[in-house]
Amino acid sequence: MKTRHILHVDMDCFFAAVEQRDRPELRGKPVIVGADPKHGRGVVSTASYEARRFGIRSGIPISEAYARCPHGQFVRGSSRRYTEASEHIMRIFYRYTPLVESISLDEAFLDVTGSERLHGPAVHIAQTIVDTIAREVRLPASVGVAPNKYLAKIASDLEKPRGFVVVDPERVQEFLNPIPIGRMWGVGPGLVKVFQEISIKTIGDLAQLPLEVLVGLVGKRGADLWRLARGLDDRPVSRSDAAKSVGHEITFHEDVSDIQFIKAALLDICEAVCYRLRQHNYRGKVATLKLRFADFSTFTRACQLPAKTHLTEEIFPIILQNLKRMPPLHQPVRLVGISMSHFDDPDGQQLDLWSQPERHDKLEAVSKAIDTVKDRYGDNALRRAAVLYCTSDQHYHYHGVRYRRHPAEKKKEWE
Ligand code: TTP
Ligand code: MG
Repeated sequence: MKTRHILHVDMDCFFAAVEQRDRPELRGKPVIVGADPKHGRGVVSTASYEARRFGIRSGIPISEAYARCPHGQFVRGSSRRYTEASEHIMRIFYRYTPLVESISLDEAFLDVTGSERLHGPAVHIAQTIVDTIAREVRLPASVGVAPNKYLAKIASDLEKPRGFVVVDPERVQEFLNPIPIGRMWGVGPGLVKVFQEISIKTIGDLAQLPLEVLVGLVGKRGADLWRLARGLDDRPVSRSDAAKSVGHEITFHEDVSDIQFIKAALLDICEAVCYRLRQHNYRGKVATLKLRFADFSTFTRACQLPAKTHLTEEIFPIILQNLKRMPPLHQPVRLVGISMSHFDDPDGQQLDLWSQPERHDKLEAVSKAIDTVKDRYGDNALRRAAVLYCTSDQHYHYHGVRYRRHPAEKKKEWE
């Protein structure tokens, strides 16, 4: 597999840094954001690095924080300003890649592998992002640059605040060996204790244990730990803005009983959905058909495809199968809809899952050509011959412009 370039960006003492930014008198001082210490209840949300010297951490009781640092600046906080700062930071990330997975207000993974041609090497992108955040949002951030999410996350945390740690893909084990096991994903204080009892303190110590011993010690999780101890992690950065499904539906101006007409309308919708999938570079694994009858009774039928696709020619036959599995059309149809989902199924774009891979390849090329025309002249510029059936004079006269997409239903395209 090609080496990926993943960034993990995590803001330093985020809430406290926003307070220090907005109230200069707090700069350089121990700032504790959280509950009111006078009332003695509640916890610390976060503390500036000056306050951390007194042992103050997120989650400890505010009364304890006050006892440790009575001269600290205790601040209640403002979620609006934190959200604003967070949104600004996220917008900066999107300038460099669409593959942004935000984990919380102040933390995100970015896959910049595909951005390097445009924006330069990952390390350069990371530096630019940190500089841009400092300039535009006026807040400090730490970043880890690594070949996967797990290593990037460890790296960003290693030299906080204002940390900038790059993990060389050739020297992953060297990087991991001295790190305490408590920093590994899924290793809490309980596990740290278990390992300490057998003198395992660092990831390097852990990497010495054979898989069976590790599984014997901690059960099924042992297999994950075995991989993490070697820096192995192939989880993708999953886009936070990713749609779960892409779909489209239309309500006929008059209810329709003509099955040929319904099929032709479905083909048109199918092509609209596929065009949208291709525009956003999504491929779906599950195709769902929805029918609503004149009495408003509504049915859906879903079916898996052999592999993920965004091609009308592969999806439409499945839609027709779904149509056969619907209750008999005893009454006219009011609404039809199609959606595609399961974009994240890990079959990649495996060609061998299609019975005719050459045909799949050819269809990809044809669709690309069609899309070029649509991009330029609008998505009505090219339509399939079968769809013309819908727009023939007879139907036009009978149903008017009935199956043109209803503006009010546009919002349903993204569910
Ligand atoms: P973190 O990134 O965990 O912490 P941080 O940014 O304050 O400090 P660090 O430099 O170590 O990254 O969390 C981000 C924000 O989320 C933090 O500023 C406050 C809030 N938060 C809570 O409100 N409660 C909590 O228990 C934690 C951990 C965070
Ligand atoms: Mg943080």
